[in-house]
Amino acid sequence: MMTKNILVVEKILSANDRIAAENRVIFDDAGVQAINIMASPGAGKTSLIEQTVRHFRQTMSLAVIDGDIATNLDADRAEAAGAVAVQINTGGECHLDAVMLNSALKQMKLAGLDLVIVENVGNLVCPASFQLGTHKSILIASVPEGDDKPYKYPGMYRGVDALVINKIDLLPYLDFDMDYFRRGVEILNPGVVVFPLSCRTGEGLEPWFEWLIRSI
Ligand SMILES: Nc1nc2c(ncn2[C@@H]2O[C@H](COP(=O)(O)OP(=O)(O)OP(=O)(O)O)[C@@H](O)[C@H]2O)c(=O)[nH]1
Ligand SMILES: [Mg+2]
Repeated sequence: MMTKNILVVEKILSANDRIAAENRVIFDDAGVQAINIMASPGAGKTSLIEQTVRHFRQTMSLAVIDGDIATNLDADRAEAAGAVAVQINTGGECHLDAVMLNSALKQMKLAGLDLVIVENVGNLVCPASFQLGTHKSILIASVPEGDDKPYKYPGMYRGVDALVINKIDLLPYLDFDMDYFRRGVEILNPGVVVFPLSCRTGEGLEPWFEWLIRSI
């Protein structure tokens, strides 16, 4: 019984990876770069997307694909910031998968876009298991979540290309030990580029924008 369950999970994941590879081809054929932003609920995914869209909207053509269990709230925010926005409601699933992204891509006009930003469902476990076919994965940690999160959710920290530490404006009010946090990150993802910033005050956003423009 146990063995059967494991095989089913493996099958689902490899089917997902096949569609993820198809998504990558769709992006590449359209000449558009894509990033997948993951984080716990409320870490600031949509806030960082709003700041990023506002910063680049004069120089780039951007689209945002927002994954949520319910509502269009985040897509509305991305659109108000200046992006073309598409909402995917997962109907209860705690992550986006490659099939969901594939159906969103088929409804979009990708030609002419420079960057697609995917906001994954707020979760520190499931999104790490599902490749989407994007070119880069970004994790946002926010300081109110606590400094132990890399140790408790290692899978999420291991595979990402960049780590944003959001809400640094709150550091004076919280007992967040930055050295302890960063030691945990370094064990899991040595040398990963890290951007401490505040979407509220704007502090630290510039290095994130510079990295993004260089990396896409
Ligand atoms: N103090 C402070 N608050 C922030 C910062 N960034 C975001 N917030 C607030 O944190 C809350 C959640 O931000 P969102 O951007 O909606 O977070 P999210 O990760 O998109 O949330 P979900 O999509 O629901 O998972 C909002 O009330 C934001 O105003 C920050 O840098 N500092
Ligand atoms: Mg959001």
